[in-house]
Amino acid sequence: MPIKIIRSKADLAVNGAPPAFDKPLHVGRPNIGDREAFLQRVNQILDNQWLTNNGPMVQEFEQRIATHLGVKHCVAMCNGTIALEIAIRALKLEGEVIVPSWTFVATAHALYWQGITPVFADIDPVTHNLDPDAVRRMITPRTTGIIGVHLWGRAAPIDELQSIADEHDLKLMFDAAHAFGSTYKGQTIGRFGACEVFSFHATKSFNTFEGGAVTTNDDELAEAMRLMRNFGFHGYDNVIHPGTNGKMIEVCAAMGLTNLDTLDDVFAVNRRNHAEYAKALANVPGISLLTYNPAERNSHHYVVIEVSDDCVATRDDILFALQAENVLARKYFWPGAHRMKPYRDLYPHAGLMLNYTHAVAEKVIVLPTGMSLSEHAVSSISNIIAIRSNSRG
Ligand code: T4K
Repeated sequence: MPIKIIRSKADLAVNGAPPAFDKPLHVGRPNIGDREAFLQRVNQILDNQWLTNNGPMVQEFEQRIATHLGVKHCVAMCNGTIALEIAIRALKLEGEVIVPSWTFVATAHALYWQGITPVFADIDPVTHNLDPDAVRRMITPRTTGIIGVHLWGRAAPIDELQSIADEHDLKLMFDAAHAFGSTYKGQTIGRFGACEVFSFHATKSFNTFEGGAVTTNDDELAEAMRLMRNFGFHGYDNVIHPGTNGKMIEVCAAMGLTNLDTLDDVFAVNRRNHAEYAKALANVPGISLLTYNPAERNSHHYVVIEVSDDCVATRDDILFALQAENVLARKYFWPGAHRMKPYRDLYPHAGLMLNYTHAVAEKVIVLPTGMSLSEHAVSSISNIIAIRSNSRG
């Protein structure tokens, strides 16, 4: 609950008033399902004395996720980044792979860590997803693949990217870290491209503490990834593939199974919060809230606003004012992966091809949502934005 009413600039913490919230409000506050059900599962794990290595909880989790997403295989992993790396290896990507810079840096890191050069393509400034024309411009003889990212859970332009991949004989996979439960043209994300990679990190709408998965309809690819995530073991003592340790542990699967049961409640609260933000910010000059297509399913987990160039205050002024009130909003994914040191060193001039990425990176603020955020809090956060965005300095 907010602890003060903000009527004017003088009531803001940046101007010396006490903060609106006595405890920090986080963007990535985990959604936690039925504790009793989770603890029962943990007891079962302890009774089984089977803690990891493809245990019964992980197997049940994989089956339930595959059914939930309507896809043949779900290969559960220890986190989304390792899942990306294993998918990249299993697809035999090499040379250069085209990715957006406007994503969490793990998308680029997963490639780089596998000795592959991430080549950044620009985005559509409206959807924040890869622009297919920009992808075409970045193809070279060394390109072997494209990784589309379903940013904010809004599907990348899947059909267009698939056409480009087919035309140029490239592999296409998706970073679906934000898109658990999202749809594209009415079909659940998880089945597109050669494979799709999810993150079930604590900060995601659906979490397994840490965790991730690759989903695919390709039997051979699924088999290769299962081998790779367990050192390449095929039965005892027989290693038939180079591999790593990408296994999900039983307690993470238990968390996932528990959270899956209440996922609809999480989505409903997120939808409610998003609608409240939309109502409260509708007439605030210079502020626009990213919307979700009502014809598609989305977790509404990311509440993203853009501060336009003609807003009286800057994006950073507003962010600073929110943080002073204990609202720990973020500017994900500023400044863009290409401006982070490893990739800045690699491509000092990448920005020349990334105009929209730059523009979007300077505008965005991501606001708190999730099960722990009340409607009062949403209205108070919106009020802070409305008042701060209307004043200079
Ligand atoms: N691809 C994309 C597009 C991604 O967004 C991600 C991850 C990945 C790939 C890689 O998947 P993983 O390997 O992570 O499974 C966070 C998450 O760590 C990361 O998973 C996520 N994307 C990214 C968008 O956000 P940070 O560095 O911003 O996390 P941090 O520690 O600042 O936490 C965010 C907020 O959440 C803070 O306000 C604190 C709060 N929080 C965090 C945790 C862990 C809590 O309230 N409770 C918690 O338990 O990266």
